[in-house]
Amino acid sequence: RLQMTFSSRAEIAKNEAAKELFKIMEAKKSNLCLAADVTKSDEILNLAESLGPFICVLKTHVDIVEDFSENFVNSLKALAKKHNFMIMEDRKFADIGNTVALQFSKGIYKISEWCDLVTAHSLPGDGLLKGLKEVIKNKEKIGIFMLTEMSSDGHLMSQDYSNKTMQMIANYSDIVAGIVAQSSQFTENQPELIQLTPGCKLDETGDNLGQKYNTPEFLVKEKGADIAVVGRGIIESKNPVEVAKTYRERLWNSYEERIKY
Ligand code: UP6
Repeated sequence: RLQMTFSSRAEIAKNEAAKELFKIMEAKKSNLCLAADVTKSDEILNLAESLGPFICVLKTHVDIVEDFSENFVNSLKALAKKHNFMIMEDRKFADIGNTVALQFSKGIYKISEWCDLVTAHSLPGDGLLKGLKEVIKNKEKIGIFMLTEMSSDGHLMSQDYSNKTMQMIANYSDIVAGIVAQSSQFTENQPELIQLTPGCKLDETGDNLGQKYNTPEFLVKEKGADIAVVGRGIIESKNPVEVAKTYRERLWNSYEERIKY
Protein backbone atom coordinates (compact mmCIF):
# COMPACT_ATOMS: atom_id res chain seq x y z
CA ARG A 1 0.00 0.00 0.00
CA LEU A 2 2.64 2.50 1.05
CA GLN A 3 4.38 2.53 -2.31
CA MET A 4 1.22 2.72 -4.38
CA THR A 5 -0.09 5.97 -5.85
CA PHE A 6 -3.46 7.32 -4.82
CA SER A 7 -4.66 7.15 -8.43
CA SER A 8 -3.81 3.46 -8.72
CA ARG A 9 -5.60 2.85 -5.44
CA ALA A 10 -8.67 4.70 -6.74
CA GLU A 11 -8.94 1.93 -9.35
CA ILE A 12 -9.17 -0.81 -6.74
CA ALA A 13 -11.20 0.95 -4.04
CA LYS A 14 -14.36 -1.03 -3.30
CA ASN A 15 -16.26 1.81 -1.68
CA GLU A 16 -17.49 4.54 -4.03
CA ALA A 17 -16.68 7.39 -1.63
CA ALA A 18 -13.13 6.08 -1.17
CA LYS A 19 -12.70 5.93 -4.93
CA GLU A 20 -13.79 9.54 -5.24
CA LEU A 21 -11.63 10.66 -2.35
CA PHE A 22 -8.50 9.11 -3.89
CA LYS A 23 -9.26 11.00 -7.08
CA ILE A 24 -9.76 14.29 -5.26
CA MET A 25 -6.46 13.82 -3.41
CA GLU A 26 -4.61 13.22 -6.65
CA ALA A 27 -6.35 16.08 -8.50
CA LYS A 28 -5.72 18.63 -5.74
CA LYS A 29 -2.39 17.18 -4.62
CA SER A 30 -3.69 17.27 -1.08
CA ASN A 31 -3.83 14.68 1.66
CA LEU A 32 -4.78 17.22 4.29
CA CYS A 33 -8.01 16.89 6.27
CA LEU A 34 -9.05 19.95 8.20
CA ALA A 35 -10.69 19.34 11.60
CA ALA A 36 -13.02 22.35 11.64
CA ASP A 37 -13.53 22.19 15.39
CA VAL A 38 -15.19 25.56 15.94
CA THR A 39 -18.60 26.16 17.44
CA LYS A 40 -20.31 28.68 15.14
CA SER A 41 -21.58 27.69 11.72
CA ASP A 42 -20.21 30.87 10.13
CA GLU A 43 -16.75 30.07 11.43
CA ILE A 44 -16.90 26.65 9.78
CA LEU A 45 -18.14 28.15 6.51
CA ASN A 46 -15.36 30.76 6.59
CA LEU A 47 -12.77 28.03 7.07
CA ALA A 48 -14.35 26.01 4.25
CA GLU A 49 -14.21 29.00 1.93
CA SER A 50 -10.65 30.09 2.72
CA LEU A 51 -9.02 26.67 3.19
CA GLY A 52 -11.21 24.66 0.81
CA PRO A 53 -8.71 24.84 -2.08
CA PHE A 54 -5.97 23.17 0.01
CA ILE A 55 -7.81 20.28 1.65
CA CYS A 56 -9.28 16.96 0.49
CA VAL A 57 -11.63 16.55 3.46
CA LEU A 58 -13.29 18.93 5.89
CA LYS A 59 -14.10 17.12 9.11
CA THR A 60 -16.93 18.30 11.36
CA HIS A 61 -18.17 17.54 14.86
CA VAL A 62 -21.67 18.74 14.20
CA ASP A 63 -22.73 18.38 17.83
CA ILE A 64 -20.41 21.23 18.89
CA VAL A 65 -22.10 23.70 16.51
CA GLU A 66 -24.23 26.12 18.54
CA ASP A 67 -26.35 27.50 15.69
CA PHE A 68 -26.88 24.44 13.50
CA SER A 69 -29.38 24.87 10.67
CA GLU A 70 -30.29 23.31 7.37
CA ASN A 71 -28.96 26.44 5.70
CA PHE A 72 -25.57 25.82 7.22
CA VAL A 73 -25.48 22.31 5.80
CA ASN A 74 -26.55 23.50 2.38
CA SER A 75 -23.88 26.21 2.36
CA LEU A 76 -21.23 23.74 3.45
CA LYS A 77 -22.27 21.33 0.72
CA ALA A 78 -22.08 24.13 -1.85
CA LEU A 79 -18.55 25.02 -0.70
CA ALA A 80 -17.54 21.36 -0.84
CA LYS A 81 -18.67 21.28 -4.44
CA LYS A 82 -17.02 24.59 -5.30
CA HIS A 83 -13.63 23.66 -3.81
CA ASN A 84 -13.85 19.91 -4.47
CA PHE A 85 -13.45 18.47 -0.97
CA MET A 86 -15.46 15.85 0.90
CA ILE A 87 -17.35 16.36 4.16
CA MET A 88 -16.65 13.95 6.99
CA GLU A 89 -18.81 13.98 10.11
CA ASP A 90 -16.63 12.62 12.91
CA ARG A 91 -19.60 11.15 14.77
CA LYS A 92 -17.71 8.14 16.13
CA PHE A 93 -20.87 6.04 16.36
CA ALA A 94 -20.67 3.46 19.13
CA ASP A 95 -24.08 1.90 19.84
CA ILE A 96 -26.27 -0.99 18.71
CA GLY A 97 -27.26 -1.13 15.05
CA ASN A 98 -30.82 0.14 15.52
CA THR A 99 -29.68 3.15 17.51
CA VAL A 100 -26.83 4.16 15.19
CA ALA A 101 -29.18 3.90 12.20
CA LEU A 102 -31.46 6.43 13.94
CA GLN A 103 -28.57 8.65 15.03
CA PHE A 104 -27.25 8.60 11.47
CA SER A 105 -30.48 9.52 9.70
CA LYS A 106 -32.80 11.25 12.21
CA GLY A 107 -32.79 13.91 14.89
CA ILE A 108 -31.81 17.51 14.33
CA TYR A 109 -28.71 16.73 12.29
CA LYS A 110 -29.84 14.06 9.82
CA ILE A 111 -26.16 13.34 9.21
CA SER A 112 -26.68 10.85 6.39
CA GLU A 113 -28.31 13.54 4.27
CA TRP A 114 -25.20 15.66 3.98
CA CYS A 115 -22.01 13.83 4.88
CA ASP A 116 -19.80 12.01 2.39
CA LEU A 117 -17.84 10.21 5.09
CA VAL A 118 -18.55 9.29 8.71
CA THR A 119 -16.58 7.65 11.52
CA ALA A 120 -17.61 4.76 13.78
CA HIS A 121 -16.24 2.56 16.54
CA SER A 122 -16.19 -1.24 16.23
CA LEU A 123 -16.80 -1.71 19.97
CA PRO A 124 -20.49 -2.75 19.70
CA GLY A 125 -19.79 -5.43 17.04
CA ASP A 126 -20.85 -5.65 13.44
CA GLY A 127 -24.53 -4.92 14.15
CA LEU A 128 -23.39 -1.30 14.09
CA LEU A 129 -22.17 -1.69 10.51
CA LYS A 130 -25.41 -3.46 9.57
CA GLY A 131 -27.37 -0.54 11.03
CA LEU A 132 -25.34 2.06 9.15
CA LYS A 133 -25.64 -0.01 5.98
CA GLU A 134 -29.43 0.05 6.23
CA VAL A 135 -29.22 3.83 6.00
CA ILE A 136 -26.50 3.98 3.36
CA LYS A 137 -28.23 1.61 0.96
CA ASN A 138 -30.54 4.45 -0.10
CA LYS A 139 -27.67 6.89 -0.69
CA GLU A 140 -25.33 7.36 -3.59
CA LYS A 141 -21.92 7.46 -1.99
CA ILE A 142 -21.08 7.40 1.69
CA GLY A 143 -17.93 5.90 3.16
CA ILE A 144 -17.38 4.83 6.76
CA PHE A 145 -14.04 5.17 8.52
CA MET A 146 -13.68 2.68 11.37
CA LEU A 147 -11.60 3.56 14.41
CA THR A 148 -8.77 1.06 14.76
CA GLU A 149 -6.46 3.05 17.04
CA MET A 150 -6.65 6.52 18.58
CA SER A 151 -4.10 9.30 18.92
CA SER A 152 -4.85 9.90 22.59
CA ASP A 153 -2.71 8.76 25.47
CA GLY A 154 -3.93 5.64 27.25
CA HIS A 155 -6.66 4.66 24.79
CA LEU A 156 -7.94 1.14 25.30
CA MET A 157 -7.69 -0.16 21.73
CA SER A 158 -5.32 -3.08 22.12
CA GLN A 159 -3.60 -4.89 19.26
CA ASP A 160 -6.23 -7.61 19.57
CA TYR A 161 -9.07 -5.05 19.38
CA SER A 162 -7.52 -3.45 16.30
CA ASN A 163 -6.99 -6.82 14.58
CA LYS A 164 -10.56 -7.85 15.29
CA THR A 165 -11.78 -4.54 13.91
CA MET A 166 -10.00 -5.35 10.65
CA GLN A 167 -11.64 -8.80 10.56
CA MET A 168 -15.02 -7.20 11.17
CA ILE A 169 -14.77 -4.70 8.35
CA ALA A 170 -13.64 -7.35 5.85
CA ASN A 171 -17.31 -8.23 5.28
CA TYR A 172 -18.33 -4.61 4.69
CA SER A 173 -15.92 -3.48 2.01
CA ASP A 174 -18.73 -1.84 0.03
CA ILE A 175 -19.45 0.69 2.79
CA VAL A 176 -16.07 1.03 4.55
CA ALA A 177 -13.77 3.62 2.98
CA GLY A 178 -10.94 3.30 5.44
CA ILE A 179 -9.72 3.31 8.99
CA VAL A 180 -8.63 5.85 11.58
CA ALA A 181 -5.28 4.56 12.77
CA GLN A 182 -1.84 5.45 14.06
CA SER A 183 0.21 2.77 12.28
CA SER A 184 0.47 1.25 8.83
CA GLN A 185 0.30 -2.38 9.99
CA PHE A 186 -3.46 -2.85 9.58
CA THR A 187 -3.81 -2.07 5.90
CA GLU A 188 -0.45 -3.30 4.61
CA ASN A 189 -2.20 -5.67 2.24
CA GLN A 190 -5.36 -3.65 1.75
CA PRO A 191 -4.47 -0.69 -0.45
CA GLU A 192 -8.14 -0.19 -1.23
CA LEU A 193 -8.60 1.25 2.29
CA ILE A 194 -7.61 4.81 3.24
CA GLN A 195 -5.67 5.41 6.45
CA LEU A 196 -6.76 8.61 8.16
CA THR A 197 -4.42 9.71 10.94
CA PRO A 198 -5.18 12.50 13.44
CA GLY A 199 -2.63 14.03 15.81
CA CYS A 200 -0.62 16.25 13.46
CA LYS A 201 1.25 19.44 14.30
CA LEU A 202 4.39 21.12 13.02
CA ASP A 203 6.01 21.69 16.38
CA GLU A 204 4.16 20.58 19.50
CA THR A 205 4.04 17.08 20.94
CA GLY A 206 0.67 17.14 22.71
CA ASP A 207 -1.99 19.13 24.51
CA ASN A 208 -2.87 18.94 28.20
CA LEU A 209 -5.83 16.60 27.63
CA GLY A 210 -4.00 13.57 26.29
CA GLN A 211 -3.73 14.39 22.59
CA LYS A 212 -0.42 13.28 21.02
CA TYR A 213 1.06 15.02 17.97
CA ASN A 214 3.53 14.07 15.26
CA THR A 215 4.95 16.00 12.30
CA PRO A 216 3.48 15.58 8.80
CA GLU A 217 6.63 13.75 7.62
CA PHE A 218 6.55 11.26 10.48
CA LEU A 219 2.84 10.54 10.08
CA VAL A 220 3.01 9.86 6.34
CA LYS A 221 6.39 8.14 6.09
CA GLU A 222 6.64 6.29 9.41
CA LYS A 223 3.05 5.81 10.50
CA GLY A 224 1.51 5.15 7.12
CA ALA A 225 -1.01 8.02 7.09
CA ASP A 226 -2.65 8.53 3.71
CA ILE A 227 -4.52 11.55 5.02
CA ALA A 228 -3.49 13.52 8.10
CA VAL A 229 -6.03 15.40 10.21
CA VAL A 230 -5.06 18.86 11.42
CA GLY A 231 -7.28 20.94 13.66
CA ARG A 232 -5.79 23.39 16.13
CA GLY A 233 -2.45 23.43 14.29
CA ILE A 234 -4.26 25.38 11.59
CA ILE A 235 -7.32 26.98 13.12
CA GLU A 236 -5.54 28.42 16.15
CA SER A 237 -2.65 29.79 14.10
CA LYS A 238 -2.32 33.48 13.26
CA ASN A 239 -2.57 32.89 9.53
CA PRO A 240 -4.64 29.75 8.84
CA VAL A 241 -4.35 30.04 5.04
CA GLU A 242 -0.55 30.18 5.02
CA VAL A 243 -0.27 27.48 7.66
CA ALA A 244 -2.72 25.22 5.82
CA LYS A 245 -0.60 25.62 2.67
CA THR A 246 2.47 24.56 4.64
CA TYR A 247 0.73 21.46 6.01
CA ARG A 248 -0.57 20.56 2.61
CA GLU A 249 2.85 20.91 0.99
CA ARG A 250 4.70 18.97 3.67
CA LEU A 251 2.10 16.19 3.71
CA TRP A 252 2.06 15.89 -0.06
CA ASN A 253 5.84 15.94 -0.37
CA SER A 254 6.01 13.19 2.25
CA TYR A 255 3.58 11.10 0.22
CA GLU A 256 5.62 11.65 -2.96
CA GLU A 257 8.79 10.58 -1.17
CA ARG A 258 6.99 7.58 0.27
CA ILE A 259 5.87 6.22 -3.09
CA LYS A 260 9.44 6.49 -4.47
CA TYR A 261 10.87 3.81 -2.17
N1 UP6 B 1 -9.44 12.66 16.50
C1 UP6 B 1 -8.26 12.63 17.20
N2 UP6 B 1 -7.72 11.39 17.51
C2 UP6 B 1 -8.32 10.24 17.16
C3 UP6 B 1 -9.53 10.33 16.45
N3 UP6 B 1 -10.05 11.52 16.15
O1 UP6 B 1 -7.66 13.66 17.54
O2 UP6 B 1 -7.78 9.16 17.43
C4 UP6 B 1 -10.08 13.93 16.07
C5 UP6 B 1 -10.51 14.86 17.17
C6 UP6 B 1 -10.31 16.23 16.55
C7 UP6 B 1 -9.17 16.03 15.56
O3 UP6 B 1 -11.86 14.63 17.51
O4 UP6 B 1 -11.46 16.61 15.82
O5 UP6 B 1 -9.14 14.64 15.25
C8 UP6 B 1 -7.79 16.47 16.04
O6 UP6 B 1 -7.77 17.83 16.34
P1 UP6 B 1 -6.43 18.62 16.74
O7 UP6 B 1 -5.53 18.59 15.54
O8 UP6 B 1 -6.91 20.02 17.06
O9 UP6 B 1 -5.83 17.94 17.93
